[in-house]
Amino acid sequence: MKIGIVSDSHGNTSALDTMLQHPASAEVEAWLFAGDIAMDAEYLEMVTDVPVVKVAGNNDWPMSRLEDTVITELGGHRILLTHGHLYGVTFSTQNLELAAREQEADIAVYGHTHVADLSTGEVMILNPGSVARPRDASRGSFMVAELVPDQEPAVKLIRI
Ligand SMILES: [Mn+2]
Repeated sequence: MKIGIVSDSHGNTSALDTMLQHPASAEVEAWLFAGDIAMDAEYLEMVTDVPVVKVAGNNDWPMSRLEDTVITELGGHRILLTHGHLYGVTFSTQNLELAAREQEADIAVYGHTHVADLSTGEVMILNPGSVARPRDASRGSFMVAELVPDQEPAVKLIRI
């Protein structure tokens, strides 16, 4: 199955609209929203007809009732989804990787840095960057990952 990964829209729902208009988004069977801000995940739920798995970001505290970290199983993979600020991702993804291993997750998804990241290993670590306020390029980004059981996911970083 194909999943979409998006983070850090920070209230810019028109960036989410642009993302959804991308042809790759039409094939997405579930979205992961890595936080900042929770209302945007609700917007995504409203305008798409696929499930949205979501977590709170640091800018969602204390209003949101969302969890900080969620474990979800999709396409034969076990995914840890979190915003990342509680794992110190600005400095290193080491704590995030440890948390994923503890939860027996083979994929860890985070946001917060507004910089896209993809690293492979025992745990695949993914950051889709920010769809609205990128710090690594002028255009916002999101990811589409194809999940097949027992295979390393094929991940595309897409600029809007
Ligand atoms: Mn953040």
